Amino acid sequence: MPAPELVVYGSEVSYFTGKLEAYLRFKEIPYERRPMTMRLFRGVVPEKTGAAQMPAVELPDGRWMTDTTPIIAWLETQHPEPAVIPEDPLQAFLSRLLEDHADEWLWRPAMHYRWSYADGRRLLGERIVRELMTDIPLPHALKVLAIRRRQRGTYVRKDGVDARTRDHVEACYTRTLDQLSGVLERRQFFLGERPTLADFGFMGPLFRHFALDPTPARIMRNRAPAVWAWVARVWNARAGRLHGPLVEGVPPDWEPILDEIGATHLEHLCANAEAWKEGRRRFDVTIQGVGYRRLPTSRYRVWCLERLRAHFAALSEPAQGAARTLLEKHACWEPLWRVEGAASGLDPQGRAPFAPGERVYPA
Ligand SMILES: N[C@@H](CCC(=O)N[C@@H](CS)C(=O)NCC(=O)O)C(=O)O
Repeated sequence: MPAPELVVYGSEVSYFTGKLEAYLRFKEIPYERRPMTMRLFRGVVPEKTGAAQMPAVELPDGRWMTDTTPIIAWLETQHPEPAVIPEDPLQAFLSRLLEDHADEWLWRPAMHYRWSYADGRRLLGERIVRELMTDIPLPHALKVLAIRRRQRGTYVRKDGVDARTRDHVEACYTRTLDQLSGVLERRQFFLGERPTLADFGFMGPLFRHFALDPTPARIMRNRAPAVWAWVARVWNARAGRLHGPLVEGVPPDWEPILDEIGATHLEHLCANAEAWKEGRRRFDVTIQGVGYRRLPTSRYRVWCLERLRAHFAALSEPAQGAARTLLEKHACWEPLWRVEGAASGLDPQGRAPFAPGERVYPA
């Protein structure tokens, strides 16, 4: 075994740790995962990265990184071959959009399935306490209770999941399964015979939440076996043995995903950016006819919108034209630009993943 190049502090049940690990394994970048104990989470990690979140990555030269999106982008500059960000600029831009959707929009259904159902809550409460809270000197049962309460309170109840929205939150998951089945029944990976950024993006919600937690995993096995198989395929993928080609252009089976992004994720990003601009801490938004109330405003997600715009702006003129046509077709163009003057102020020097991190919802 080569010496680990990176230490990844995280958890074996974490959305974003799973996303990063799937990428590192494919790229065959040696790393060691260590549990993000409470001591690290509350002290060392925020001190080194600016944000109490996982994964946090320590480099041999003593630098630390936070936030999987810029971490993967930076690692691509250090390990360019084989590139996971497609060379085709249109594929690259849309892959980034899919990654952002998987990171930010599918977070709510993932947390809902984990913490709203008793079987998930029991299992994951136990696992998190055993893995990460060993350094808290409290009785085990108390820690389990505390973590369940915290997660359900913060990421379900205070994140807009209630009797009015619950069916919609679940439908977002089952529709995602149908959309991804449309892709993965045809091809091994999102764009062909090897995984690219869109695969790693979707591994966040799909791997350590939907395919692991009892209720969504049961739904996945029954409804979307091709997605179930893909999760294992990405986890098993290694660049050294996967050299297959990618498709040309944006495959038609991505179109239902783009429709979904326009109707959900981008609407949410716009309402969030508007709220941030007006200095509101919470906001209401109607998504696909369903009213979400008192969602927490996220500065981080204003930055997500800024980054998508910056990626678009960096495209050549012909690529911008092609991207615009496709975005218009799927109702993604107008919301991408709707909100003006909402500046996150994050990472003004473009130093991420080495810039001070920002949690999605501040603690
Ligand atoms: N944008 C960040 C998000 C990281 C994130 O939110 N991680 C979750 C766990 S998967 C976390 O650390 N949550 C902290 C908490 O629940 O307090 C990334 O891509 O790394």
